[in-house]
Amino acid sequence: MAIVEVQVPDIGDLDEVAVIEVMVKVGDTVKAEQSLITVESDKASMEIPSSTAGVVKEIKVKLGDKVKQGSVVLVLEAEGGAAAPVSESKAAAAPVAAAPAAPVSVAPAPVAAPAASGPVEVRVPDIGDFKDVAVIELLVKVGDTIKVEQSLITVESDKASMEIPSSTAGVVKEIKVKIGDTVNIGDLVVVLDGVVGAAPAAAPAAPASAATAAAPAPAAAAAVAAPAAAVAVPAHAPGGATLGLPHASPSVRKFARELGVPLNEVKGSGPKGRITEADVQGFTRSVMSGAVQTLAAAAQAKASGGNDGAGLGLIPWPKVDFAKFGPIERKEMSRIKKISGANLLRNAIMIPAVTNHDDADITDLEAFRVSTNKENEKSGIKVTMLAFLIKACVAALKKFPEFNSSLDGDALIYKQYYHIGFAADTPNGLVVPVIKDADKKGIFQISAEMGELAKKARDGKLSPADMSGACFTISSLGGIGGRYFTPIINAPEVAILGVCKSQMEPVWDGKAFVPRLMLPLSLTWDHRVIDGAAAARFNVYLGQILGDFRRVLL
Ligand code: CAO
Repeated sequence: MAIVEVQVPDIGDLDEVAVIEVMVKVGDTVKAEQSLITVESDKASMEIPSSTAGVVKEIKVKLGDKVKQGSVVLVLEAEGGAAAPVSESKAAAAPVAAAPAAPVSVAPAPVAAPAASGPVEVRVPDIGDFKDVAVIELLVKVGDTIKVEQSLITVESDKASMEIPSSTAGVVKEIKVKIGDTVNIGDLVVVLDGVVGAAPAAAPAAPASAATAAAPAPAAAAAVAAPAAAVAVPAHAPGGATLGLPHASPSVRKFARELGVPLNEVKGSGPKGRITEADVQGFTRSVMSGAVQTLAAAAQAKASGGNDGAGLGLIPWPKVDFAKFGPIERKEMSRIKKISGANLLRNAIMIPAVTNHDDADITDLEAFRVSTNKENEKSGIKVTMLAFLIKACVAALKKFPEFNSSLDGDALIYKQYYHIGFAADTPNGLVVPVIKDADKKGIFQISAEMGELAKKARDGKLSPADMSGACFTISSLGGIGGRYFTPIINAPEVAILGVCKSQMEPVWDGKAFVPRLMLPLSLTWDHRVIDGAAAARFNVYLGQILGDFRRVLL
């Protein structure tokens, strides 16, 4: 048994490529030509095969490493006598260089006229022994002005995807291929017009590629943008194992990596399920809006007992066959309900929440609100009690800054801005739009913005930005009724104010009972951050402001 170092073979003019997948582990028995790692440049991805059969003793690369020709990928204990000695491993792993039968193509790309102007046909360059590769992506459209070496299309075989660059600058006049077409060397890709600074014939766009004598299978070749760049990837056994990389072009994979998107969780909408840039963007949007979770986030939620209670050691949820007791109908919950349900559950379970109830005398404030609305009838803006509540809460948050904080491990983040969320009831469920910088806005502006946001909410048109950034939330059931309730804190906020319907009540003024309009307030607060005394003070102060708004000035 010989110990063999398997190295990165000749990968043409590519200098360094990143390791994006390691397909074997220590102890694995690998066959000759079995893919070991996948590497990727910004234009191509390719699998590096083993030159030798044997057992993996040590892996010398990890994800993210940069490798180039000659870098040691792993150490094998080669199968009886089959191995090349260590000193020959490079040649063994890089059959391209050695293969005498390999029809290494160094011919210039069969592009048309290198001249300075007029229509120019750009064709598929030499892509080695590849035959009938599928067009999986069009990277330009008619009318685009493109530069020399700009990628035009992405093609894909079963082992590599590659971008075909333009040999010439100009304006795209006609695109001669469509997604799903299969192309070969010399096939027309685009016709360019108004060529600017055309590439000389001596600088072909085509990468050279090679097949090896050792493998009758097509060599995986990759086109790169650099003129005359020869990228040759050693051959793989035809029909070799499908290796777990998501079906996407190198540029899409790079895009996904930049966003931190787990590509294997993205559903591809392209031919044969190929993942497009739009799919990655769609996935990102869904995660950001909370419509879907990444598997990692879901696992984390589950681990913290967020999903089925298993992590909390609870007994299972009761499963009842309701149909046994009477007629039933099953209806899926709305998307909003599903999302808010998961959030509410986490917040209810994880926050040690306490609710203080109190009443505020809003007799004078309500009289002022009604008279203001009468005076401004023509403005079309109706001043609401909620707008005053938002202003009053801003004043209380300023006086008690811990209510405007969020937990960050063992620290508190104190916010110096005042964005107030308000719960809005919509046909599809509860949403919380946010009035940004409420401290800088007057009652009219807040009322107007609330009206707009509430309408957007009802129409299902709120954007994620409309619902993000809140420091504190108000949930008002005042327009509906009820006395008090216990709102659930909207994490990572640390408090929420619930408001119910005001009503006239007899209040003792020291001499007699007088009729006063009393507003029920329910303040829920996170006991990890706020003490009961602070909560009582917050409510008292809020009541004082609502009783006499001049106090805000003190
Ligand atoms: N006491 C008495 N009357 C009140 C009141 C209060 N606290 N708050 C509002 N009202 C009155 C308003 O003055 C209005 O009366 P008029 O039509 O005579 O002027 C009426 O009730 C309806 O008000 P509204 O609810 O439409 O407007 P709003 O500004 O108070 O609230 C909004 C807007 C979007 C918050 C509200 O429509 C809403 O969706 N509330 C439900 C919030 C919710 O679901 N919370 C629970 C979350 S936990 O599941």
